[in-house]
Amino acid sequence: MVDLSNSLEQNLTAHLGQIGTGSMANEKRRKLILVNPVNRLRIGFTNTQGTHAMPLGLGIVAAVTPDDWVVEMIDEYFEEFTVRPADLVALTGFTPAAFRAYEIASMCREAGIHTVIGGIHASMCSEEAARFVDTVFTGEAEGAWPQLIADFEAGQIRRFYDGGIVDVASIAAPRRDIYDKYPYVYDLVQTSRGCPWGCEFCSVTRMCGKTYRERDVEAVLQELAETKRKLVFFVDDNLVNLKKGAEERAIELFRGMVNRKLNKTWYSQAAVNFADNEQVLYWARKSGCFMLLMGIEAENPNALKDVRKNLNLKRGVSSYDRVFKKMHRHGIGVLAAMIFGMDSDTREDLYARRDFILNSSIDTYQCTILTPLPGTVLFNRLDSENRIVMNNYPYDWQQHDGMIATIRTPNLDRDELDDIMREIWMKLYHKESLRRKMFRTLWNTRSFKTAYWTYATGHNYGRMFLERFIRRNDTISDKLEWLNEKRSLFLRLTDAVIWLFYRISWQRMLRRSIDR
Ligand code: B12
Ligand code: SF4
Repeated sequence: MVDLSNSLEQNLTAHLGQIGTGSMANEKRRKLILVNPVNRLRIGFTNTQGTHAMPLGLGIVAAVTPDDWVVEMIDEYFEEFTVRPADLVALTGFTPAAFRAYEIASMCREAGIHTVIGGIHASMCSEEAARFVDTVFTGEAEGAWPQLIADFEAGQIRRFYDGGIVDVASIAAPRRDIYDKYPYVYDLVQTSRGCPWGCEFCSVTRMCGKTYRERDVEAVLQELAETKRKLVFFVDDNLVNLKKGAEERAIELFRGMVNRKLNKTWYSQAAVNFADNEQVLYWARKSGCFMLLMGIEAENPNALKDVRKNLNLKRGVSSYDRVFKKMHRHGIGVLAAMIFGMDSDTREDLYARRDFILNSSIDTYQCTILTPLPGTVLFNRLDSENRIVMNNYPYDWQQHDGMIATIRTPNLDRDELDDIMREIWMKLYHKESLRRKMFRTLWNTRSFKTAYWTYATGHNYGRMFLERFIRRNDTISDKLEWLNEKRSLFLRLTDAVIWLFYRISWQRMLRRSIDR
């Protein structure tokens, strides 16, 4: 087992020596620094530019900040936060980054700067956050940030604010100029919020609400037209939801992108219903879609039942293949989100899931271990059953990213689950498996672009999931054929094809996107 005895206090003491001081008291315009903290236990997410996603929530905080404030954003994907003069430092953060957020807050507090934290983790663990941060903001920025700023200006800022879940008309477009200082590869755009499904492991229903809040298509198209990068990630949890009229709305959006000649290349997240309507698929591809992350989670109905993945249960696991084929006919690749370690999963079930992934026509995959994120039904259940093994919070939040076992299951203890997953990841993300998938994708979709993107995505995940096993100092080997292993004939023979792909597809796209 990994030794996780470090306490936050110990880590903070190490940092406090570096703190500078600063105040903007004499400046006329007040200064707000927004910070996107990054989990320091993992470098997989910071290792390649392709995984550096702009923090959309902070763009929205900036958008609802009064104009007479100077706003600057520090994204730790690109630079480490150091204390600098400011009136207010506001942090966001997913659960794995919460520990780092608290370190930053403590550094700022020590320097006399008022700190605020918002975002998903603070919303789920507000009492914990209040131990480390001056003000805790739960819910959506649009709902109460202007009030917080007004209170701060009046010298009456409170400990807690709740923005709640705002009306769809109040959803703000992010202030994108705050992203200009960093070379993000893609723009993030959100067309809707909320999901009624309530899968046991997911935070979205609680954080974003049970109803789909769909932004006006015209407003989204306008926002898209203003984005600078060619690549777009629509961060909706389900780009085509199950509400009446959702397919027509999607077609209107995609067709609008074509008619306005936005010329984007995009990917997004969806459920199996995305493939229900041929017109949706046709316009999606025509407007630049090349891949969709799909919540498949498991091929075994018992495992789906365990985590209340009711949509997939309703459709039946036998429908998966039909869905993949339909996507492929339109040249769209499937990035399957898969979960391992459900209550009913035995050792054999986990290997069966691996084999399903390898043998099905899934193009690429994100294979996480079931992880209890705070605020979810899963967290409450496993906590009450005393099954969360990594529970030295907030330090252990850094491990809650699906890439290490944090729980024991009825069939496997933590170490067994972790060992099996290591073996499974080694097979799934072996360069040879990824390359075989790539050729299959090329055959199924007849699209070089899709084949190369799904291949590159597999590589990124390989680096992330295997980081603990292939990390050397502060770099992660790009060669996903394993340590001391001889390169197979298959890899050597296909290297030339890959080189060609790289030259004509990925590199050109990256250059175009960054040069803008
Ligand atoms: C896009 C996305 C990503 C992107 C990251 C983009 C980025 N840089 O932010 C990528 C693909 C990299 C990613 C990765 C992961 N993700 Co993710 N991701 C999302 C997704 C789909 C959308 C996030 C988003 O942009 N939302 C839109 C913005 C506007 O919403 P927001 O950030 O919540 O901000 C609003 C409020 O929270 C608030 N707010 C936010 N920050 C602040 C700050 C202040 C000061 C204030 C006042 C308010 C405020 O106001 C904002 C506007 O209303 C969410 C699901 C969701 N619906 O939110 C999951 C989600 C955030 N991800 C999740 C997870 C688990 C992960 C991974 C661990 C998964 C994995 N193993 O791969 C990794 C971890 C990444 C890491 N670095 O550690 C979980 C997080 C749960 C948790 N407790 O942390 C979510 C909620 C999904 C889920 N199923 O539960 N993810
Ligand atoms: S996993 Fe997907 S379908 Fe399930 S609650 Fe979360 S967003 Fe909704």
